[in-house]
Amino acid sequence: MKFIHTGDLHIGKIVNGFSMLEEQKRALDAIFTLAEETCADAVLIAGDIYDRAIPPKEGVSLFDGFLGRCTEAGIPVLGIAGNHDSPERISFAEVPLKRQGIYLEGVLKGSPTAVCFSDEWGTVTVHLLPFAGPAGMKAVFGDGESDAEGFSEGVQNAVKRMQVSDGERHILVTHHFVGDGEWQPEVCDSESRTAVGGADLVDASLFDAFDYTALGHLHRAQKVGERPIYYSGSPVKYSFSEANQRKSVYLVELREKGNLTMERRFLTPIHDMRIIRGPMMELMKPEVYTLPHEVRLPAGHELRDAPGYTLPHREDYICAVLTDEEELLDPAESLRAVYPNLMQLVLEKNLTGEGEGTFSGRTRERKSPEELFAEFFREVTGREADEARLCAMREAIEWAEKEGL
Ligand SMILES: [Mn+2]
Repeated sequence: MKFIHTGDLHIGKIVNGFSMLEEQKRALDAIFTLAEETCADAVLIAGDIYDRAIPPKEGVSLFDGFLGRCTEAGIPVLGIAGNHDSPERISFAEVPLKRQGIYLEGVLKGSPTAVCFSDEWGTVTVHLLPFAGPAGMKAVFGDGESDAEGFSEGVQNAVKRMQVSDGERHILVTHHFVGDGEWQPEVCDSESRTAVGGADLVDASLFDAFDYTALGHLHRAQKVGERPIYYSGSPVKYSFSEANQRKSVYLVELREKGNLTMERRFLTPIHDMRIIRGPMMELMKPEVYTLPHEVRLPAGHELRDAPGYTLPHREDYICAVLTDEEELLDPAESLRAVYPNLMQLVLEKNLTGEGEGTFSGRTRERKSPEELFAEFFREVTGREADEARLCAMREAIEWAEKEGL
């Protein structure tokens, strides 16, 4: 069986005020073409199909078009809800869609949906486990008595309910933060963790029974530990912390049990996302912005975190880090004349020591809503917000994000 593993499409996502729909269409077109050309038996989407519970109508149409093309071409699509999706909306029309080879598992069920494929080596079963928090998993799998324990217990209970027979081949599609013992995966700024302090961590050992685990949630493509457990990563860059990544999908082939081959297939964006750094006058020079390949900024001004990174196009999504010490008059306006898709501007002199070396650091516009609230509370009352207030605010923020407000 051959399949494509992707996830974290976040259809409808807006990054720094720019809609990513065009990029998402490009990625979905490429995924469809790859599936067709390689005669893939299925496309697996490991959650976060949409960016929010109520996606924009253009996003729904985009995904609808993708499903339509796959159905026409006879390519099954198997997807699950991630933490950004609305379970019920993803599960819409589940029964009729199944008949067309479209399996979208939104709502967590007592016995998770299993889809069987067969090839010359027998049966391959794909188990679909949509995202749910500990309380949600407890409500479905637990006795409902004690506290809603952790993510790990929930996932463990879910896996126990799956018919994973020895000797046959099994694939799991799920959406969690998975580590392997002490080892934790690399994270990006565009992911939203579902619990504070690592309580959302699920251990890779729970997936021992599967021949391949297709994960979503983290936006960087990576393997988890020594087992065949992979994050495909998002097909599009969604934050500047991903500027140096190359986005891709996995093309996986499962032959007889134990024989797994896979390759990364890279996706080419319309606009790349990159960070440029230097004094403004340098960044505005034609000999800098027109340079097409493997070019560094003038001596002494490197792209931080990105040595030798290519500078392909001035229409890319740009984060400009200005190193000027003196005051600049509306630098964003000036830069946009050259870089029309300037997304973010960082004045390096305003960066404090904290978070130094990264662009997720402490500039005003990069503070989380929670930090902004704490700051606001301090300014208004002269006191620190207590834990109960912060907690109430966190819940309100989570709710608002989930509802797409
Ligand atoms: Mn995601």
